[in-house]
Amino acid sequence: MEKLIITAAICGAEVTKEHTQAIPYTIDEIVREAKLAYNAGAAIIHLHVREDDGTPTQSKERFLKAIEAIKMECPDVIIQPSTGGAVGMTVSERLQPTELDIEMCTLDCGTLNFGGSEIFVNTEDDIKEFAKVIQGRGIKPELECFEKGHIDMVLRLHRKGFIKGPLHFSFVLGVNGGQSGELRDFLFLKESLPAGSTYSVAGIGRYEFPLAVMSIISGGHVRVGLEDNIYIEKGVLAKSNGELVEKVVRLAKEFGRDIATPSETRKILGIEV
Ligand code: KMH
Ligand code: ZN
Repeated sequence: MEKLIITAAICGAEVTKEHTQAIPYTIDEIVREAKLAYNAGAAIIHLHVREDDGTPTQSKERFLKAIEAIKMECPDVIIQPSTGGAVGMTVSERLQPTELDIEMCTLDCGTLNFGGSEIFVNTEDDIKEFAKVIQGRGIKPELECFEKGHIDMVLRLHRKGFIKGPLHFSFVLGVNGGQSGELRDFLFLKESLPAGSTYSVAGIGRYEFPLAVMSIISGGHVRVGLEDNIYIEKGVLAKSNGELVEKVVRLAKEFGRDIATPSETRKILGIEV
């Protein structure tokens, strides 16, 4: 099997210090968490940025500061800014990090309820606009699918030329309003992909490690991190993103999957350097 790409979603937009003190807000905290994840084996850092008080932002300047600071400590890591941002942000606000010199970013492929009264809006026209900008700037999109309809959207936009292959999917499962992360959900999504696609799996909350194992044994890739799950085991808070990545590395070793370096990851995903 191909080597395993580990992505660390170190920060997110929703988790706060009330949930866990380990969640990074400041640039120094973001660098600390990125470095711990990278040293543990993460090849990709999925990046959101926050103001020092924790408020989510898509500010290009804030992203630039964070990216430059991470690159000082982890020079070859792949940084994947979010274009999802936080619920309620506009398309143009969310697109800001694509103006930077980046290799990858996320592309969210459909609308869904997002817990409580929140709706994460990604209309078909929004997705076309994101795809056009991302493709136009030569950035590799990670296609975030929160349920099967989002995969169907990708396949339709791929046929129409809005999204170029090879397609790299991320199944984000277990959001309160999206598809859950049981084995049947995973198999249904994985078996819906066209040949030649790659996929990574991000399980929210208790789904994080079971889905990691499913992906490890079936040839997929894995995303973990405090954005998605704050527990290292039931009832025990993770000390850091590094601790979550270390657990995936241990699981991968048990099942005989080697871990991809950033340069191996670029080759697997077809990212030009
Ligand atoms: N924060 C969520 C509303 C992404 O990074 O592309 C969206 C999100 C997806 O996290
Ligand atoms: Zn995200």
